[in-house]
Amino acid sequence: MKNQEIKNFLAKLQELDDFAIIGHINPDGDTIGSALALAFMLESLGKKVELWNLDPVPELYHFLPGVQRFSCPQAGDWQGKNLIFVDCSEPKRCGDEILPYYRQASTLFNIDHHISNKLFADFNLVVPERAASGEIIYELVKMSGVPLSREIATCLYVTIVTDTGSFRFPNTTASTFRIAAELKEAGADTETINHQIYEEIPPETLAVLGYAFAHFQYSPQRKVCWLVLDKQTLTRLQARDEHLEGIVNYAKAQKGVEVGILLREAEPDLVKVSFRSKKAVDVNALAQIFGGGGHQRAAGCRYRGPLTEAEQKIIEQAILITEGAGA
Ligand SMILES: [Mn+2]
Repeated sequence: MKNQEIKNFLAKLQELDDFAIIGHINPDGDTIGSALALAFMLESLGKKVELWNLDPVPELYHFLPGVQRFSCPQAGDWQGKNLIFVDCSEPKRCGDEILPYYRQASTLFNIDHHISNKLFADFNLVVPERAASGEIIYELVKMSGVPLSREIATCLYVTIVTDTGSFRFPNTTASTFRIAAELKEAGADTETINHQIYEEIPPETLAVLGYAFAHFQYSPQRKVCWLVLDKQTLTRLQARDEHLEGIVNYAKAQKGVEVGILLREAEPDLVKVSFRSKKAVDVNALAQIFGGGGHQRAAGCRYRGPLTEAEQKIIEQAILITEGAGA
């Protein structure tokens, strides 16, 4: 990421006012923490900022400062706003419901680290080498001269710790550690953050995990492991999307497995699919076959069709890529 690129992007933000920051649906620590940190930064620069998301913030992140400010935009809210997308490869990641409206905004900004990003905005700051969108927000904060407050540091630390799986995933770089160190010095309470995110697991998540361990399926060479969650099972386990966060990592994190996949029935004929890979397989490419995308080691797609058909087509393709060509 070139300094000049950040400078130009920041200059444009500084020129404007009346912002709305929007994150992706089924929000994670990166999209929420990035949006909050950016809001604090812009407000320190004297700007008016709203925080939008079509889905509620998962309980796991309710400890974050400012989190109660997220609201769901209504039809009349878009006109005249300067809209900043964070952690979204394309506008529909914020929900199909925004598609008729988002172009009513004055200026579109796009801050993201997905390699599949469609560069859809008037101003794009997309850096796939960064472990989290929060790392890009960090650079903006530094460049802006806004002090790294405890609130900003806390939100940014959450973006990094969640998107790197606590510094375990291969997206973790030396600069990830440097940024994290600086955030801790700036007052991010890493002990509390880790406790909130990893040691307050809701019972619904445990119920899904129990089901998962009993129902994982495997390819012939056991390099692909997947889990299918139909609507009926999810209802029985009382599990919402926020309770499924991280389940796919357990599919991947098994001896000999290269690719982990979670298929969950969101609605009849709509299947949400998450992909994770260790190192041999580019799951961004795999997800793109089905109209999705993300990162090389973590990606997703939405499959329109029955659950059994989604499973058959997607798993067939995953096995072909992972085991077919002598992998
Ligand atoms: Mn992210």
